[in-house]
Amino acid sequence: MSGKPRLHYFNGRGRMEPIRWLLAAAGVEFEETYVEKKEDFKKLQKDGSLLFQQLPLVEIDGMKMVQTRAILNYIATKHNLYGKDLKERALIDMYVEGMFDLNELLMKHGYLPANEKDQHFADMMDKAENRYFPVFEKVLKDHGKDFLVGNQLSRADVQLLEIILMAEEWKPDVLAKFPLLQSFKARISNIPTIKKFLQPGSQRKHLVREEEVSKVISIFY
Ligand code: GSN
Repeated sequence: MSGKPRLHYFNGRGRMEPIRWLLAAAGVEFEETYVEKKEDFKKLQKDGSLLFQQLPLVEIDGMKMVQTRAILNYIATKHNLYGKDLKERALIDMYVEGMFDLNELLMKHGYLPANEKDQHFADMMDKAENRYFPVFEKVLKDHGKDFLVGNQLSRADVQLLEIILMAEEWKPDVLAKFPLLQSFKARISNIPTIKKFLQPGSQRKHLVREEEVSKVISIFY
């Protein structure tokens, strides 16, 4: 038997946050080792832990896994959060890839220099409100079920809640035009494992603060 998964990343959201969310939703306890400075990152690179010399790294079931999507695919499959057949999985993949594209914009916003923020904000919110959220609102409307795919919780639901909450941090009324996403948010937030993860003191990370940006950048560049 392996112990708890161990996550290696900086003490912030970045690419590790969807992994934290998925483990938490699956009810899996995990431990974290924070990469605090460039030397910590270099040490992992030198000791051969990082297949492509990049983070995130997750030690899980005797493996040293890298590549965010590979890690999420493994956890989702292991914990039955990846649909019941090939077609459900294909739908989940499409939805989740769209969510990754929006997530990339949301994640990047906090790290941008002041003179790029306004333009990026407008683009990010235009995509959230006019490209991505309408799709998920329509999915819920068309099938009338509680979850995005197959009427059972999947990784797509978990990741959608994560990006809804991130988008609301930048624009609190971002769901104003999406009543079904509002009820989806309330419903998924109330699933016991997720509810627990949303409580203060959990391993969920906060939005990057201005004063943390240069520290994070200095680790990788
Ligand atoms: O999704 C993934 O895990 C990879 N396709 C990308 C991983 C990645 O870019 N990791 C960064 C740090 S996390 N934030 O972006 C990284 O390790 N950068 C250093 C480098 O040499 O690429």
